[in-house]
Amino acid sequence: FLKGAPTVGIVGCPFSGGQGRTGVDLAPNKLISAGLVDQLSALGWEVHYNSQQKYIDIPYNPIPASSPAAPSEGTETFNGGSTSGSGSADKKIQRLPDEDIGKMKKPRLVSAVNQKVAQEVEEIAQKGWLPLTLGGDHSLAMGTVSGTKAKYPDACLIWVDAHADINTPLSTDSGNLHGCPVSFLLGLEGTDVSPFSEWLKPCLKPEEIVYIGLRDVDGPEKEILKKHGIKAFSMHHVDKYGIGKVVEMALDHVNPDRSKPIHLSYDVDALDPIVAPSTGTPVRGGLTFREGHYITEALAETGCLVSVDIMEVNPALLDPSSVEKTVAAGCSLARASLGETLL
Ligand code: Z70
Ligand code: MN
Ligand code: MN
Ligand code: MN
Repeated sequence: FLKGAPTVGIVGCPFSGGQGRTGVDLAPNKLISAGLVDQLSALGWEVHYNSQQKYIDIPYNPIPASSPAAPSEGTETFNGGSTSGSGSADKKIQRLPDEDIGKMKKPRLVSAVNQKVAQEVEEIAQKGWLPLTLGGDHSLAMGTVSGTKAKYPDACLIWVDAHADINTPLSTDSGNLHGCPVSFLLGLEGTDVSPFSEWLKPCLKPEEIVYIGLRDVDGPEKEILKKHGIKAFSMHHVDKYGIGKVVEMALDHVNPDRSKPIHLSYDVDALDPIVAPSTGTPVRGGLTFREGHYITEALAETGCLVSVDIMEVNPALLDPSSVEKTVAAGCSLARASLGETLL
């Protein structure tokens, strides 16, 4: 599906507004600092990465309300830059309040960021390049999958995660939108809501998605999965069949002839916390290092991968050795997805 020499466009998304903890926005810079660009070049990819400060012109406060660093209520002037080396860090931006809509937290910010991400991912895909999105929290998949689907309408989605992220604005208990991206992509009840409905069109059918790695699924999410007949391989299935068979069955479900483009959305919390400890919601009993990498290797082998997300690395959590492990896992998952061969 990709055109010409293999080219990857890295989309760094320093964004944490889909959940309540800061730090996940530091991941793109950490993954790049760990050498990801050179690592992918060494695999034979032409790598494009635009490191400019992003989302600073979005007029909502990006700091989670629960954070001690969050300014108080109301319209704020917020110092928009934090990581860029020069100039723009001093730019003052008017920040508008981003009140909850129903149960949804930071809906305007999450929507505006994802609209940009969708455009950026689509632009890269339209060139025949592979977008590699570095989150940021998993709400960003609203944008990444929308962008992929705009270029490849028949793309299927493989969602590797401890969580199903299929709560709707009606079913969510936490109100965190990183628990909801799949319901928006499917257009489930309650997702046809402003501001998302102004740009996010349902683009995914229930039979086009398959999950691997689930082990922390909310009650209402289980109902949704059942109601829509959505295929999911939990850790129970990984134990029962082995990861090789699970990936084969997952592909047989969404891509029986191995002829459709594949979008891989990988939440590092699918991995066991021993392998990837620095993530916002670790859940014990996850994929081993090898199981987690096998999935990416097997998908690379199909030649159908057209878009990859590496999400939910949080370099602000736990000790330096945990952070290093998790960042290294993020980089190696990206390399394996892009065809790093073991032999
Ligand atoms: C829960 C919710 C979630 C990631 C936690 C958790 C969702 N189902 N996703 N961590 N990555 O809040 O909706
Ligand atoms: Mn997730
Ligand atoms: Mn998760
Ligand atoms: Mn959870």
